Amino acid sequence: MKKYRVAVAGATGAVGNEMIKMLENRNFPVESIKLLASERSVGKKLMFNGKEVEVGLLTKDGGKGVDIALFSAGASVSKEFAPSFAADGCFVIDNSSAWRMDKEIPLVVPEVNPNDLSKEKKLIANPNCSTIQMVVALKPLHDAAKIKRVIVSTYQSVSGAGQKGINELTAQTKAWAEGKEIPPANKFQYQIAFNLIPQIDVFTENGYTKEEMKMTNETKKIMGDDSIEVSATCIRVPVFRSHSENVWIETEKPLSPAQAKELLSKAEGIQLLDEPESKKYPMPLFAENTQITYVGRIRGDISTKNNALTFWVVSDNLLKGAALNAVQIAETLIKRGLV
Ligand code: 25A
Ligand code: L14
Repeated sequence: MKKYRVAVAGATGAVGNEMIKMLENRNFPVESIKLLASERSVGKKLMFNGKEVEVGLLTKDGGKGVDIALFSAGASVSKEFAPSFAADGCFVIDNSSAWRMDKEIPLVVPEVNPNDLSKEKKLIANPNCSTIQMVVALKPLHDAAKIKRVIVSTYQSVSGAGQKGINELTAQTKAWAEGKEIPPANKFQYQIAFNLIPQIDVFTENGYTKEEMKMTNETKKIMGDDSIEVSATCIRVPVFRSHSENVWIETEKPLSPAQAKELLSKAEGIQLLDEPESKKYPMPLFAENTQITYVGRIRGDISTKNNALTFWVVSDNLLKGAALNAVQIAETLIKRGLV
């Protein structure tokens, strides 16, 4: 089997670390690996497949001699470095929001729109974490009954905000448990321990946050259907890993909860966990470190005669929401003979 020269940019971050583990875990055919980050991390040693690899500096010529680069160092870093990697002929799978809504750039969830990948489009965007797990669940329902409208509330873990987010919840919880003064908020707008914050990313003119508008815009692009209307409310919760979402959908054709369950139980990447009588439903605690999108609590909406269903979706935001989806895009490039 052909092997590939791989680079990870932002290798020392929360997502970068998971990217390295996913490449190992899924036996990605790696010929060589470059781990790149900012000056702060240069010289740091990370493990890959049992060997120590020294972290190098991310530079514009870093894509030379690389087949596939996975980027997760934020939008500004990606804007500065990803285009030169792609110009050197390297496929770049970028986890930031920098390129997602660019018309020329594919925004891909392999279970939903693998056909958007091509040989020519070297720069590929990995979608927003909350959007990925939602569209994995929406796709089979949309194919069967055409979704007209989605209303979603998210419960997003602190790891969405990277290593600094994880550190902040840890420090605040530890101080509380030790009876010490809780350290002030820094990464988040307010104390996140024992709290909920109804703001992720900045507010836009229409009153929605950028994170909420990502869910609206990216869903249309990934599903390839501009007619799907999405209203999202994104909430930060004091959970370390996995995002949870309550999703409400209205469909054009009737779709019973039983039909939805049948469709979701067969869908790629999904596990149906829906036996309320035996307390089986998805929860972030159990989704953590798994590569699955869990769906449960599927029921018909009793408040309307329209075709409407509501359900609960949970997935590990650092895996399917980021690192796993990026590696699956790379696997799809290989499967289709594009790289
Ligand atoms: O720019 P944006 O869009 O606002 O987003 C920036 C942040 O979003 C996170 C990521 O956090 C990033 O900091 N992020 C991006 N995509 C995400 C996603 N889909 C996402 N979070 C969740 N879901 P992170 O801390 O997890 O990862 C940061 C990684 O990016 C590298 N990096 C940053 N600037 C870089 C760069 N690499 C190259 N060139 C640059 N200019 C970063 O490397 C890390 O790999 P690092 O060396 O800067 O950080 C290594 C360690 O240092 C800690 N640290 C962070 N800030 C500080 C710090 N230590 C001391 N002082 C600090 N101020 C980090 O925790 C990390 O462990
Ligand atoms: O667009 O939870 O990938 O703060 C980066 C920040 C996803 C959410 C993105 C968070 C987001 C994330």
